[in-house]
Amino acid sequence: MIVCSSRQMMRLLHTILFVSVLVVVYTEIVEATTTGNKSVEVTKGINGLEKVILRQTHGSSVEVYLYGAHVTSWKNEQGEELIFLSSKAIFSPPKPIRGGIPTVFPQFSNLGSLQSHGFARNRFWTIDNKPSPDTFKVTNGVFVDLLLKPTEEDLKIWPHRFEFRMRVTLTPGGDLVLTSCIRNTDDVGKPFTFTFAHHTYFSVSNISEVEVKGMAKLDYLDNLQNRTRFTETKDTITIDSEFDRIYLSTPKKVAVLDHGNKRTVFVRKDGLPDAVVWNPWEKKAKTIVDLREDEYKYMIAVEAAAIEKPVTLQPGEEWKGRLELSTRH
Ligand code: TA6
Repeated sequence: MIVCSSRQMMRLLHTILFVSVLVVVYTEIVEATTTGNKSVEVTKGINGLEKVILRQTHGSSVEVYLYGAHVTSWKNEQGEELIFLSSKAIFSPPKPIRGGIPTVFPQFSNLGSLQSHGFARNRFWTIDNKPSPDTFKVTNGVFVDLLLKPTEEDLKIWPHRFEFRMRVTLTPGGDLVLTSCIRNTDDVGKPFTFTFAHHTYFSVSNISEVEVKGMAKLDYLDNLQNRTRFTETKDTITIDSEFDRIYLSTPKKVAVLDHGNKRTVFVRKDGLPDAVVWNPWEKKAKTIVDLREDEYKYMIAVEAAAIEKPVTLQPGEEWKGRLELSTRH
């Protein structure tokens, strides 16, 4: 049996205490360095296209391609995918990626002479490592800043100089936030006007299980009826056929309820007064080459947008828009 004096006992306790503190500190350091490094990862995605992966320590993640500043994945802490990406999506310019969150700028749909939904979604953006401090507020979460400027080719089809900065953020709570800042950098004094949308495709259990809340009694333009203006009579929207409407001046918060998954995604938006709700349904889906025929059942597009009142920027002026997607109330 080992007999030792109280002094020896105290020394032993101190050593044990010291070693355990050392272990805790060491674990913390390892934890910080590894996850720190992994929180923002620039890597190659499909067809070698560059993408950025944002991770939060609790398991949520976001993937965004520099091609189109296109979010293609947003997963919650359980690793469940919340964004729909077509199984036939084409990751090859100039084709826009089908699904995820295409960035629609400077023209929504065919509301102008440019290609449908403008050109931002099929251009290569760059990572903006030196964002000017006053562009975006202090951000809570891991983020990446993306930048788009017009090429000489773009200036031939849309003769306006601009800087479009988008901050893609994954908050500690797993929310996805897209903050946009568009600046007119034209040095010959020309203003420009644009329409805009975050064309978000949400992944759903089945479209028959989905309700969209927040559009009650609002006016909308029906894209299936030459954008004729109507007023919504239903409290919540359910979809059982092709659906393509631009809801005007919606509340800042709307919700996408999926009863099949027992999940609600809240769409909060600033500077984006309108919301487009779209599902191609069966017949139209068959005409979309990069969408599997049955996949219309597993998606709904609810798009925060600025369409009814196009935004005009004088030289030096800037516009800001913010989209926050959250599964928390
Ligand atoms: O946002 C709805 C919409 O304008 C629909 O009319 C439909 O065309 C959809 O966008 C998809 O457009 P895309 O050009 O990506 O095929």
